[in-house]
Amino acid sequence: MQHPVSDLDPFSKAYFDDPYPAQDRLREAGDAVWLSRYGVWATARFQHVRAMLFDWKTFCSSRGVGLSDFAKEAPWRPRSIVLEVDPPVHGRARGVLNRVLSPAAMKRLEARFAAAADTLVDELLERQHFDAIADLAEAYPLSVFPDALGMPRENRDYLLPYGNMVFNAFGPRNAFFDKAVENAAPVLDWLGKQMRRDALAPEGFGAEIHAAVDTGELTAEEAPLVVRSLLTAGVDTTVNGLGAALYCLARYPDQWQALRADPSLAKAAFEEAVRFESPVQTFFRTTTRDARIGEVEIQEGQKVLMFLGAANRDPRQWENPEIYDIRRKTIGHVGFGAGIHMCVGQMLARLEGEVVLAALARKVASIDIVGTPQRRYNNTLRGLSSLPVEIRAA
Ligand code: EJD
Repeated sequence: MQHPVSDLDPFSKAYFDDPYPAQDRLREAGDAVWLSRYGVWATARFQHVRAMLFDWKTFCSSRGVGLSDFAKEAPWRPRSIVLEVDPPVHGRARGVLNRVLSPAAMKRLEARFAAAADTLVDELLERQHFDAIADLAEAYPLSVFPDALGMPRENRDYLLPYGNMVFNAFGPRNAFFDKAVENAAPVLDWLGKQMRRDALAPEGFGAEIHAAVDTGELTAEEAPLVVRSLLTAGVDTTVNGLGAALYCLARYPDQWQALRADPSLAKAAFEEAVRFESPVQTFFRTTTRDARIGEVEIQEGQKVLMFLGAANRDPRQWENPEIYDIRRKTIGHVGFGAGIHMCVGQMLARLEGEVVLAALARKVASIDIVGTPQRRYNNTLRGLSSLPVEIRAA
């Protein structure tokens, strides 16, 4: 065997606690590495991750973007008709979501999202001591996203355990997955009902998706599944994106001061946090034919794990990648993916990130970590479950 082999478990507590040494080893071991524990290929280099994301004909999504190969095992839930499909099927739901989450749609939400961020930051300034994850990174998306979708007020926090389960399910059936399933079991019935047309307000992302049935773009069976995609991917992702930015700004006071001095850097500070922490750490593709990653030959029908987080810290691509620098040119990072599946909600995520960081930059003088940050263990998402902080008014 010519190719590099690693017995790394990239879905283990030890790895999640400090993934960077293992990511360096994988990146340096070769263009692609065989992960013997799972019988899958992996690449941690920016150039190859990016190339794979663009080459959907060779590295498909329709056999699932998790460890499980849909050609060998039935999907554990009805497959997503946007995430777990290839062209031409992919384009239908994607086209609808492109419109629902378009720049014009974001523009209409901007004032409301900014006002909600200002209000929340004012409340937190009254308290001074709070948990930057529960009380800000989770509270903010839960205060604006379900409204934008048109969901009722009750039980919107159920979206967190549901998302946590789905993102764990892209990895192996390990203890993190089992725990997430246990936590989410009570909310599954509720979630199934939230996807329906009659459960959603007459205005909002949900209603706009269902309206695509009237224009013939989606069938009545497909529309609830497209709503499910937003319910799944719209909260936990932005929670961890915001959490990443808050954790960075609390740890690196020079960057916090740079943001305070120029609140127009809020958008850049969020983007750099997405590169630096890569809230979405990994995703799989499956080869549709014999393929090549650099020097390494891969046969048809193989799962390949893309380390987005490692790619975003590849020293071949980034200068001092381990430094959080809000003035860096972050363009081209793969924290939102790339190619045809690149995050359809990225402008919504950036809007949430920008308005929260801008509100903090204008109103807050200091953010101090006053307790031990706790990691949230998830097979796909990287983030904290707790970040105790104290803030002081500007
Ligand atoms: C996702 C990485 C779905 C779905 C779509 C996208 C994600 C998850 C689920 C967000 C992946 O269609 O169910 S970041």
